[in-house]
Order: sequence, then C-alpha cells, then structure tokens
Amino acid sequence: MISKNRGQELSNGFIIFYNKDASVFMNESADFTKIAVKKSVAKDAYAYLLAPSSYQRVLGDLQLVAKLGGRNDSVAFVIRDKAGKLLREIPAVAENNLAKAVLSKAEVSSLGAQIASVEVMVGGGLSDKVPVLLNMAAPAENPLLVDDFDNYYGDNGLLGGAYNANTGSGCTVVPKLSGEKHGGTNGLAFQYSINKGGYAGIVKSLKNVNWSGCRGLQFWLKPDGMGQKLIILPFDSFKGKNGGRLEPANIKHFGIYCNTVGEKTVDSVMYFDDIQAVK
Ligand SMILES: [Ca+2]
Repeated sequence: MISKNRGQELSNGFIIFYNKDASVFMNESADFTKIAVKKSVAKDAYAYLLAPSSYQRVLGDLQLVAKLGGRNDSVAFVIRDKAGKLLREIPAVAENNLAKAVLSKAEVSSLGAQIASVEVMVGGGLSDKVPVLLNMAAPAENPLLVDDFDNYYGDNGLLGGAYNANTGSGCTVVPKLSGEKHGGTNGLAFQYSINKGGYAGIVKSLKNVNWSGCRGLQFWLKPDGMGQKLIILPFDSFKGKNGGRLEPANIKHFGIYCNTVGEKTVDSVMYFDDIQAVK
C-alpha cells in the first residue's frame, strides 16, 4: 500500500497468490532443511514453440518451428480445434535443437475459418501450444472505430490480449464478450468489483489515430440494471487530468474506468458496444 487510500497495481495479483491453498509463506512453513522429499527425474526432452506466435493470423503456409531441449527424437506438430479434436499431425524435422515443419497453404485452407491450437509434442506428450486464427483475414482498418467487439470470434482470450486491466487495490475488472450488444455479433461485458475509494479500468492501445475533425466519442451503453442508450461525449467536454488536454489528432489509448462514490463495495456489470469517434 502506498497510503490508506492508494493501492499498488501489483497488489491484487499478490493477494490472489497469497490466498491460494498451495502458497506457503515463511511463517507458515516448517524448517525446509528437515522436510522429507521424494526426488523425481528431470524431464529429459521438451520443446517450446518459436512459430507461429500466439493468435497469429494464418492465411498462407503455416511455418512451424520449435526449440528443443534435451533429447530431440520423436517430435511432431499437432493442430487441434477449439474442442480439442485432432485436425492434423505433422511430423517435424529436428536439427540443431530446432524442430521444423510446414503446413501448406492448401492444407491450411482446407481447415476452414476457425480458432485452432498449434501444439508441439515430444515423445508423444504435449510440450507447448499456442492459439492461432486460421483463414481469418484482419478486418479493414477504420481509424474512427475503437471497438465493435465483432472481430474476436467469440474468443475472450483474443479480447483479453487487446485490453490491459488497471485496478486499485482489492478491485477487479474482467472484460468479456457478451450477447448484450448494439450491433454485429457481440458487445463488451465490463464486469467489475470496486471497493470504497477504489477504481477499475481497461485500456486499449490505439496507435496514435487521428480524430481531428471529429466532434466526440460515441458508444452504446447498457448500465447496471438500467435501460440501454447511445451516448456521445463531446471532445470539448473532456477535462484534462493534472493539467493535460485532449489532442484529437493524436489519440494513443482508449480506456473505460469506473470508481465508487460513497462507502459501499460495488460488484456489477455494464455493457458497451460500437465505440467510435464521430464527426
Ligand atoms: Ca458489436
């Protein structure tokens, strides 16, 4: 804690870790030098994926590369669907501690559009895996659109990669895709828990988009237990924090934050959709 009212962004993770049954701290532990332990054999072979990267879009040949440790016999790449069903197994060529293989564009294409898992198997056991987006082209860039939540294919892991959570001590926020929406397939469920004086927010990087010529930010909102509405926040109503000012020509981030008014802890959910700059 920095003060009674200010937390530290790492403290939530620490509290969760502290409260886990498997966590033992010094004052709860016996003298470790006197504990009887059973030695187990170290893994003699393992691998981790260098390619593809997590949530990579695969539209052509799929290059598969894994770094090998220990013995490097019997290495294969495996592709599974979201439910874990085996789609392809591709034998790997191992050389200089690298295992490589390629799944051709035609083979990739034959698997259709889906989120799949690429796995590297060593000696028949799973060693590493990453999710990939097969045959899903990136949506057209629209610099005025912050998010319509329709391009995550219903995958909360992909959504979670697009937003960073930032919360006060003891507060949580989990962004999730929701069927509550204004358009398309999904909206955002902003599920949060905040205590007295606390806050919780999520932030998306916008890579310096230019919103000059726009009058404000529009979004669809369905607040806690209330009716839905379309809201426009005019840029000239934004108030800078610590003397800052909004520069619509150079927008770096978009964030949704929530804080408490009063004494009570608030545990609730709000829904957002179609967040965009409007002219
Ligand atoms: Ca939507």
